[in-house]
Amino acid sequence: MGLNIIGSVEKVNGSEISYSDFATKYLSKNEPVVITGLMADWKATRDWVHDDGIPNLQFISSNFGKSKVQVADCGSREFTDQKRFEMSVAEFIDHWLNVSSVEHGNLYLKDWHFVKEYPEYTAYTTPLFFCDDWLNLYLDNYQMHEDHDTYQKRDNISCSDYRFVYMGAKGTWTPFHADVFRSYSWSANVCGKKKWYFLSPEQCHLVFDRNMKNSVYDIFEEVDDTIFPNFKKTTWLECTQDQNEIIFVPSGWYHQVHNLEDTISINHNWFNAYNLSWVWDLMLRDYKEAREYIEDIKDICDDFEGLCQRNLAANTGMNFYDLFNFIVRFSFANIVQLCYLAKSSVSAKWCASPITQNLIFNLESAKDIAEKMKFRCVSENYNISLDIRSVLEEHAFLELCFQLERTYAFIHDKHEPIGDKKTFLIDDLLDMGLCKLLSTVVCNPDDLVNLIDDTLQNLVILPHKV
Ligand SMILES: O=C(O)CCC(=O)C(=O)O
Repeated sequence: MGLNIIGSVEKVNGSEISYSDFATKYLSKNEPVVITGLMADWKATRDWVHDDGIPNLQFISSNFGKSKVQVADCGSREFTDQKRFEMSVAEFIDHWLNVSSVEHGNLYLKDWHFVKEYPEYTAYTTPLFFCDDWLNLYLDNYQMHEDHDTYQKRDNISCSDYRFVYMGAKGTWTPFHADVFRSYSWSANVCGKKKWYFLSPEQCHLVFDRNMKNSVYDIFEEVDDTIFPNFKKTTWLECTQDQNEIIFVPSGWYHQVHNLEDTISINHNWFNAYNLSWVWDLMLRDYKEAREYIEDIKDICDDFEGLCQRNLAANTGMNFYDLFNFIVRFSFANIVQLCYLAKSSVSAKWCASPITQNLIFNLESAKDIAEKMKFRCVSENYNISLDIRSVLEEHAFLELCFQLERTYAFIHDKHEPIGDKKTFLIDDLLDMGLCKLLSTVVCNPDDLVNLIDDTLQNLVILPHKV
């Protein structure tokens, strides 16, 4: 039985929609959309594609051939994903050019951290709509895991950022899944054509087995009704994404993707104030699962909670400590930014400016997550003790603040020169009488909630949504 397709994903011209329209219609409503007209001046679209739309594999091989990448064999399944192995880009391209698709079994290069490896090349610039990206902004300055020894290898290889290049011949595909952390993603076709099939989050329970443990792997294979009894009730959106089109994939939408032609795409995962709650909800669900899995050794385990958190990080890519650390530093950066705006403003109108409102919205969403975290773990589990004064001494934090400032100036079209990150230091905050704010120590979610409340009360009166 085929899929019950009930509609297709809307397409809009990127030059005809403002950031705030995009945020209201798609980020906030969590709806997919395809955006055209945003890739014309990318170096990737010039260098990586021949005039007839065929990928310029020779260019990629001779310039980036030495990179080691993950390649999926689309013909073989391993657990919930395709079997993967590592090879160089040159080897992958060699295969693609010299071996027929029947023989090479449809190899698909995935999750190539291209920007991390070749930052100087500037293959593309992230479109405005996707710039409010807390995940990659944070990872550009910090590691996700504080426990460097345990996670160093994993961090270096797979957690360095969530900006990827995908390359695959016609026929390669990605199995049915929802994205890491239930983040948003965007995917831009530098060349080629993809077919997407989407299932809305409201229907996701229908693709799981009776125990809600396993989901369907390939929506086009014969789905066994006795294992997945509700699959037949699902209704789908489809989308054909052409060259130079970018698709926005909202949080928690399961999808399966097929390359209809030889295709190269650029793909980011990210989250921000609009979808942070998705990240926490998934983490909590995964935490409960990790706990349940080892429940029977609880009584003989010295540090059962620690083991649950280590397993959670291994399965999900981050755990409660990582997320909390992230949220605390990110909140500090937003608070510093608010202080900076307050200091440099000449009238009370600064409170109503789009940038101020965006920062407040960010802090409100961080506070919402901290409120939820409060009930999930005893305070010592978070194992941190941070105050703005000492964090301001971290080079990485100053860089984070600076990048945050640049990001919101760009998103909200602020043309005045932005501050120099090196000049806004502890003395400025002291000058503003923010001594207490500076030295408030955050050890647990409660502290963060109080800090955010205090900041919003002291600096601005009425919070609004952006
Ligand atoms: O392009 C693909 O093959 C998969 C991309 C994807 O699943 C995603 O962006 O979430």
